[in-house]
Amino acid sequence: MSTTRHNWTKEEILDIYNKPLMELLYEAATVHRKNHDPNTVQVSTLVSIKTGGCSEDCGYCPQAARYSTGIEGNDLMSVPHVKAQALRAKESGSSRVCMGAAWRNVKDGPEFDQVLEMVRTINKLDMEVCCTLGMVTENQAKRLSEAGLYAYNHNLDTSEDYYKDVISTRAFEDRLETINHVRQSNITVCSGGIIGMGEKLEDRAGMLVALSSLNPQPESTPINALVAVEGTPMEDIEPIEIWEMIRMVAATRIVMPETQVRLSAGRTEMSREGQALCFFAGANSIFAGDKLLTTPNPDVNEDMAMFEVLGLNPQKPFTKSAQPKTVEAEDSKFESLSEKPKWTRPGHTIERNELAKQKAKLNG
Ligand code: SAM
Ligand code: DTB
Ligand code: SF4
Repeated sequence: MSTTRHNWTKEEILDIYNKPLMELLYEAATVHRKNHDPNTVQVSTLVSIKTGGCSEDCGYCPQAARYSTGIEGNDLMSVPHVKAQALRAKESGSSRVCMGAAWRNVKDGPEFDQVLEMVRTINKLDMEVCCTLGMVTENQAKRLSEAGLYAYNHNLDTSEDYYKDVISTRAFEDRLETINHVRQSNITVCSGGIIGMGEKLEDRAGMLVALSSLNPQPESTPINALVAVEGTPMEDIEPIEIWEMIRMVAATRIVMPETQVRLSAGRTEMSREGQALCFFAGANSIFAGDKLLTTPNPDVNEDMAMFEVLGLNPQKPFTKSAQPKTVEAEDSKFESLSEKPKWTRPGHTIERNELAKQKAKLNG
């Protein structure tokens, strides 16, 4: 019987997070090896299938149209282009491809049909397929599932309290609703967040309360360190220390014993020794490839050399859940409902987001 708890309190999690480091590492590593092979790490590759020009105001994100970050945007990639990138990722040792789109939410229509075809194509390469496309309805989640989607990434990003200081164009509850829609299908849930956005330790603990109380807990949880991009409202925030990442990974591992914990954005700033401590503390997944979505990431050869030094092995695809079957478009049981769901748009003022927007206007 599973001993996973869904009633962790913020105080309990803060006590864990603030333990003397040696105690914390020992406890987290003990939970880790009870539930996972400590020498295996999943390697995923990100493909930005639609970059930039996003309508949202997420304070950390270089892809929001309203900030001037100088990234090169692109329309939705073609299926053969994405297939070629997936094959390259497979050859370099990745077992999962995560396709990201700078969308607020998925809209039924030809672009979504194209994404469904990408999912079918990559599932047939025997790789785990993940998508992160913004908010989805239950019908859209079911269509993705039918196409062979293995995982859907939708981050809570921070605590419910701090969320209001980061994003004004959607609400924390919208994120939970999408996760719930994904849960109504056979797709596994990938949800985590970002540390180093100026939040308090209470917010980190609050985010872990929200994630760990989901039942079932997410199968995968990315922990990102903020990549402070010039032009975004968070451009001047100082990077976190590696100890923060190690503590966050360890606390995540303890409250979510079975989840794959992903050491995500921010690895270019981390030494091998720092990353090794994160793996010891329970991280068992990384993004590989020299680019995340728009920002740099360590070169895959460097990562493979790190795996060699640490004696780590890349995880085989479908180790944790079986490969989904792909249903072809013509045999689909679900049709496009052309839904126009009413997602929340709180629209309150976030000072630093407004400043970044005005600065972008002045720069023209
Ligand atoms: N538009 C979709 C959405 O917001 O769900 C999917 C793409 S979005 C870029 C995926 C995730 O990337 C965000 O939820 C956030 O956690 C992470 N992210 C974006 N910009 C980041 C940054 N500068 N540093 C760290 N993580 C970041
Ligand atoms: C996640 O939690 N981190 C990845 C993935 N899910 C989509 C994205 C990180 C993006 C970092 C900023 C960028 O490269 O644009
Ligand atoms: Fe858009 Fe997603 Fe970036 Fe927010 S995080 S601005 S929704 S791409």
